[in-house]
Amino acid sequence: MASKAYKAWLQYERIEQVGIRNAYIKLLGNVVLPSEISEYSPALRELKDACRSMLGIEPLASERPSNPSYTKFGYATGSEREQLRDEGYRIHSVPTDAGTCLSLVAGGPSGLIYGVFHLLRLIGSQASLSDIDIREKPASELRMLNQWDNADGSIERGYAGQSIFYYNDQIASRLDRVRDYARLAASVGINGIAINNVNVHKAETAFITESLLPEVSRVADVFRSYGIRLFLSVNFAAPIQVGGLATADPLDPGVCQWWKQTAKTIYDFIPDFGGFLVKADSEHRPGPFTYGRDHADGANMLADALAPHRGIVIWRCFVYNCMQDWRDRSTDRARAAYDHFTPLDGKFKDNVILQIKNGPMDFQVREPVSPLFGAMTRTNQVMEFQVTQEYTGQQRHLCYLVPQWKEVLEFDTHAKGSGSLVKRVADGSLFGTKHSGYAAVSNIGDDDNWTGHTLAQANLYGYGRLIWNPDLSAERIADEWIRQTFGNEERVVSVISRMLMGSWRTYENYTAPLGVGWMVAPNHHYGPDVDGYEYSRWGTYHFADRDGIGVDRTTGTGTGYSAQYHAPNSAVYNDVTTCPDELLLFFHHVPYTHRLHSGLTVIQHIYDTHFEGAEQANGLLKQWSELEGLIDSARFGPVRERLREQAEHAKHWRDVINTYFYRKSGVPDEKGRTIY
Ligand code: GCW
Repeated sequence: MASKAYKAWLQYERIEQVGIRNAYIKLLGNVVLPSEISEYSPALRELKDACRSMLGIEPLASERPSNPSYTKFGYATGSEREQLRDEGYRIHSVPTDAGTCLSLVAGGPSGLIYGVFHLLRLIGSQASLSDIDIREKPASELRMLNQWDNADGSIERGYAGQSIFYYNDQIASRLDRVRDYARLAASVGINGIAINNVNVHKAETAFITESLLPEVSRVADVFRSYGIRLFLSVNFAAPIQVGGLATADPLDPGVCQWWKQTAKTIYDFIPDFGGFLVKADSEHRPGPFTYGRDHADGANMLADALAPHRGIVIWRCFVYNCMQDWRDRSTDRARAAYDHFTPLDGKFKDNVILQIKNGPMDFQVREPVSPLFGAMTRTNQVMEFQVTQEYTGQQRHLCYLVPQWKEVLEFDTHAKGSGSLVKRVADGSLFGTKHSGYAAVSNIGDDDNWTGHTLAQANLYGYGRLIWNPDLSAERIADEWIRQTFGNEERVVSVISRMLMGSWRTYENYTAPLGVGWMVAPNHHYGPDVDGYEYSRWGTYHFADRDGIGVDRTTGTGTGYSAQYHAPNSAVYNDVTTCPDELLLFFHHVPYTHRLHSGLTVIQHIYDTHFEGAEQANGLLKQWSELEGLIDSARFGPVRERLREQAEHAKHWRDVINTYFYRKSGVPDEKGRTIY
């Protein structure tokens, strides 16, 4: 029997209130199916499993209604079909002579799955089905997960155990767990997955060869049944490494031919294969630069190979110099993606999509939005988030990231005047690009609860829900997740909701201040080390000295990064008097005594937020502890352990950061608190 932690938000708890249960039983006891929908379709299977568990009944599937009230599945036709497209659905209650018909009409099989999960969400939160008319379709086309899983079973930046996909350089022989992952993903609308790390090592380079494709296609089969297309991360040097060629030059006819043949072979095994995800010329990965070619040459060559099969190339923009000399003040990593890619706008084939991290650096707790959003008007682009908490507490700390993503999506790029929000770039509507959407690095592994920290499940859930509908609020998503995961007890809902909603700010408070980022221990990135990256090659500096701190990215005296934004953002960021406090040190180098809009000096802000943040972390532990007895002990205990660790670790962060800046600046805390 699956544990509650394993079931995540698909608990399907029995509904105890007889009146409510009976009302659902009345509607769901009989499901009417047209002949083109099989009783064995995943949508119906899910509904049946859930009804068994929540209502204690097995719905009877039939071609005609056998009860006065019933549920009816169908596919839309005509204008409704056009409106819903493949992935949309309508759930609608219609009175019949003697009862009610709950109709679920979908654009296609994926829409049916999404519709069933929506219906089950309603039932899980005990919503009334008697007078509803819901129409939904996803806001954007591509809604992807990226697994950073390696064939040896390890996961790059994974904090929840080993891979569920691989073991010992092979694809797992049993895929039950992968199937459950596909269900979880489909339940929040995910429709694509790249199953191997963007850093493609030797074993995974061979995934695209005839000998391993039968294995890969088993995984594709599992995801396909849930409406999710499979993608592979590929090694740009594969023609050399597995093809026996002497070069991987994208303009070499032999190389083009090799990729064409490879694509054909892949589609023989996986007819609906999504395409390739590529990390090239980044962090020592091979790429077109080796041959003096640019990224359009590289991406377009792969695009040509995939085009006959309707596949796409997702090309990452995480390209920067990771061998920087820290003494070199002219290079700014934040500029890199924009500088590399904007000159190529309009040069990519229409089945190439650029994948852009949400910020210009690397998934820090606070960064400005990447200026690439809004800078390329003729290029398909998807936004990349990091659900795995690499820099945000590694799932040992609670950090609900939906509020952060929400801020990113609501950011106004001003690319076409005011109202040019990032979410409109990501859904393709702002520039009318052909492909669009989102990708995110997943946070799951083979831990029983999937995500290490049970509350980190909220980030996976939230990612899917938010990109399905970017207009949902972070609170609303939290509320949905809590109710499905822990039930509808109001105290539980309100306490966990408060915990989640404050947790990002809390994490920011006790870690790297005012947008400066980093200050983490090198390599593993857990815990404070203020100078850990200060004299290294990664381009991640804070420049703290005895007088001040921050990176001057202005146009006058700095790296000029601020000019990568459209007006008025460029001017707002460029001017120290208008730059928002939370990004001040990202854009400016200021004295410790510089006064923020909040009225505090920078140094006092650092002290205050760190004392406050550690308190707040302790508050998370206290709030959770109040819920003892209201949550099953198997989930309650381990979460409490993590929150204890977080509270302790937050104190460590507080003291390291405060002490460092006190010693650097010599400015005492106005409130005379203990600093070492
Ligand atoms: O965030 C950094 C990580 C690397 C990762 C890289 C990337 C997969 O520290 O582990 O490599 O980004 O996004 O490619």
